[in-house]
Amino acid sequence: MTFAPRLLKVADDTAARDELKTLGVDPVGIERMTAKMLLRLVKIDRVPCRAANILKQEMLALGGDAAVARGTVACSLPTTDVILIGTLKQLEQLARRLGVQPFGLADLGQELIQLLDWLDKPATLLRGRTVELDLSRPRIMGILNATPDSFSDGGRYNRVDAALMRAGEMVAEGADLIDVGGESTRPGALAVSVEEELDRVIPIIEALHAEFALPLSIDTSKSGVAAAAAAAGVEFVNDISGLQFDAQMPKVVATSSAGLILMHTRGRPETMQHDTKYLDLTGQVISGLRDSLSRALAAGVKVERIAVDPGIGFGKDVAGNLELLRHLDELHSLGRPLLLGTSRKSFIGTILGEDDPVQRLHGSLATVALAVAAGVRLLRVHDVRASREAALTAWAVVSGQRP
Ligand code: HH2
Repeated sequence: MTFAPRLLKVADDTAARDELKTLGVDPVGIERMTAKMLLRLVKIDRVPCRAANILKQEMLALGGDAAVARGTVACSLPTTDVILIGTLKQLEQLARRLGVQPFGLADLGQELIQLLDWLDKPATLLRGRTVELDLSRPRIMGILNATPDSFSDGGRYNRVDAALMRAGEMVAEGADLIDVGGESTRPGALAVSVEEELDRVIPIIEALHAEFALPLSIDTSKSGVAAAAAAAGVEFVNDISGLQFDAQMPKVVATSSAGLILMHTRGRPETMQHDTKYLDLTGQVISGLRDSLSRALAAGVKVERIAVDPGIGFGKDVAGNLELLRHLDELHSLGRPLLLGTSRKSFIGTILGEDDPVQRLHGSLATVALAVAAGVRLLRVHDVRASREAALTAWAVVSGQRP
């Protein structure tokens, strides 16, 4: 006799419930078992050894486990990174049990509850200055560079009439918002002055705002440009420095009530590719974005106005970009909507041996589909129609819904 056991994949709570329902499980059983069907791995950095030992004991008692560095039991190390290994149910139980524990573990319990909630229910709303973006499905941010030197579209749309025409094309192709930039941030690009950047973007933003109803964002890391752009009608500030380059930026964004995209970078575009080594790339990107998020919140930017972006190509080499793309889901640990910009970037050119950015569409679309599967809901792209179709198809597969 053969039973032919087979692998079952359940991606989330809904999928787990559906499987149990199909099996004919009692409703009480469905409640009990759903959270047992979802495996969760949670990494915590630099946990004091006494606390790590308690985590290990508690997880073992709950039928899970916690990986710690050798030497932790005897406390021969001051701290250890910890990987909690368990089902959603076990981790929820752990979080509750930590409430009575010493060494800061009660706080960890609260953080765990928050994290598990974010992972299960990623944010689906992003507010701008006056608009709300519904991110229950993917949205497309069309790129409009009013620069002479951007790596893909430089010099093409830096006059108002050309910019209006390009924006019109992107609207017709289904863009949900348009990102206007006045300074190239490609590797090695030199910074331009505030005056120069204002001259490039403000007339274009005014014209776009007068002509089109869709929301605009300004791609800048300068507070003076952000303030003028918000006054001219943009809804979002897209800061590739994640509030690192201009000390006035957090206040300016808070005062303008604009939405804020915080991107991770290490170093300025001019020199950011000189050092692309990280000890723990994804961990460092998440912790850099966490710092940016704290800075924004401290200045008074409302949390529902903030999205985050790992910054593909910014201080990362090809292997690093690919690693980040493999680990995109981990960015849900920040509890904010995810934006991604891979469009036509050089790592795709390296993979495919393609020097011309315009010829990198198919590679770009592969990253769009994978990003959507990982829960990214804002895609910053040059090729609006193709990206939108790839994103919506990928979304239909992973969500079972149709736009
Ligand atoms: N990439 C670029 C510029 N701005 N903003 C966000 N949030 N994410 C990105 O990945 C990102 C960005 C670089 O691309 P591009 O604007 O096309 O080129 P250039 O910097 O040469 O103008």
